[in-house]
Amino acid sequence: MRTQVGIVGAGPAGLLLAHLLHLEGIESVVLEARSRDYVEHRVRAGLLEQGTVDLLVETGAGERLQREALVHHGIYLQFDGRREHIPMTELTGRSIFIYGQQEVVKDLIAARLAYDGPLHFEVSELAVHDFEADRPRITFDDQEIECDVIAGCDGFHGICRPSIPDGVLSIREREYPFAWLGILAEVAPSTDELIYARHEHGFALHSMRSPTISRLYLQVPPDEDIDEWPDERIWEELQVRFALDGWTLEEGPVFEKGVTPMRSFVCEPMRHGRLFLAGDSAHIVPPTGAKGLNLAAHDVQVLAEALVAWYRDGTTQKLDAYSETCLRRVWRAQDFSTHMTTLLHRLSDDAFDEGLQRARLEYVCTSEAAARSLAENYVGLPRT
Ligand code: RFL
Ligand code: PHB
Repeated sequence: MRTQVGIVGAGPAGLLLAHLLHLEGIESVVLEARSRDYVEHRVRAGLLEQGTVDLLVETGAGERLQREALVHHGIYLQFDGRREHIPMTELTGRSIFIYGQQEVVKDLIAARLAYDGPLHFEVSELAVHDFEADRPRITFDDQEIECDVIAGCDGFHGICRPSIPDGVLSIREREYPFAWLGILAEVAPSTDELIYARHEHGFALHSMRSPTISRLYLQVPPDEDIDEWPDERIWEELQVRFALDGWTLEEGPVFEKGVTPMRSFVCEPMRHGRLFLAGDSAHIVPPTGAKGLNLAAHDVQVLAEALVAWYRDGTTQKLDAYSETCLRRVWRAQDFSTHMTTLLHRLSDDAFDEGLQRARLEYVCTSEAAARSLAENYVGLPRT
């Protein structure tokens, strides 16, 4: 078998890359380890930047998104018994959109299958070869694909990044002494927009998926055992952390729950020879800034444009600049995600840390300049 671009992973990065390339007449094959059902139901991101939504809509993959996404114009920050609104759209002219990652994945799979684009699920023993030379290959099961380039879109635990020889990549990382316990509950959201709450017990986030489904998160110790958290305990703790005079958090049946470790991770560069890493395979941000999926979409937009220039005119400038272009946005998002994380989580028992958090929260809620800075990062800076 032969193709132009071999894509490993059918998450948002791999599927969107295949879609963008198809629109430009570039062939690709997408190879995914999991089943279609699994990737279509994996619960992850919920918040999309305007730029990500615009990209999906402009490329014809955003029809259902336009109908079903919830459009938000701000967020609430809660601390010390107050709940303050940050009017993002008023401050930046841009909005944010609530639409589950698995819905994006379903839409992109449907788009791919509508034009019979090659997409293989449940491939096993996938390996990438010869990307330091001109004819890279991907092997899986008993098959082999020869390609011009390989896109490693296989997430943080994928095989593409570890296939790069030792000493090539520099890894920058930070682990946090906490995790997020997330639930999906069948209950109408108790809020019109997301609430990010700082509480002495730890951080809590009230998000949503639809007018009838709420998504809620609690800061918990790292490696927390989910069995320690029966539904009653989760609601009890959410009630404590979101408590506000005159407001009620409605409860409902929990139908999904899980614990996610928090980490920041960047590998530099995001390319070795003809292997290009994109999305979570190259970088992870803590979810407090809601940037991971949005960065993945930016990476593949940059990669698709660079591949188009290469195939059309034989120019390599954009491909050569791929890593640098993406890493500029990645590091901005790392800084913002670290800022949101340290602003809102219980970091330690240190009263000094707590004093700084209060001062920063107070500042962002009283200074338009501080609020604007938070808002422009949250809604997503313009793409370059
Ligand atoms: P993915 O989604 O991990 O997809 C990688 C795919 O590669 C497959 N794979 C392989 N395939 C073939 N062979 C192999 N050897 C393979 N190894 C792996 C995997 O099965 C998978 O299908 O990476 P991608 O495409 O880069 O997408 C990144 C996003 O998934 C991620 O950044 C976001 O979910 C992060 N994130 C959020 N991002 C946002 O922009 N906004 C949010 O609101 C937001 N909230 C979140 C989040 C992530 C969370 N968790 C669970 C980590 C909330 C949470 C709780
Ligand atoms: C979500 O809805 O899953 C979500 C929203 C905002 C975040 C993180 C996760 O910062």
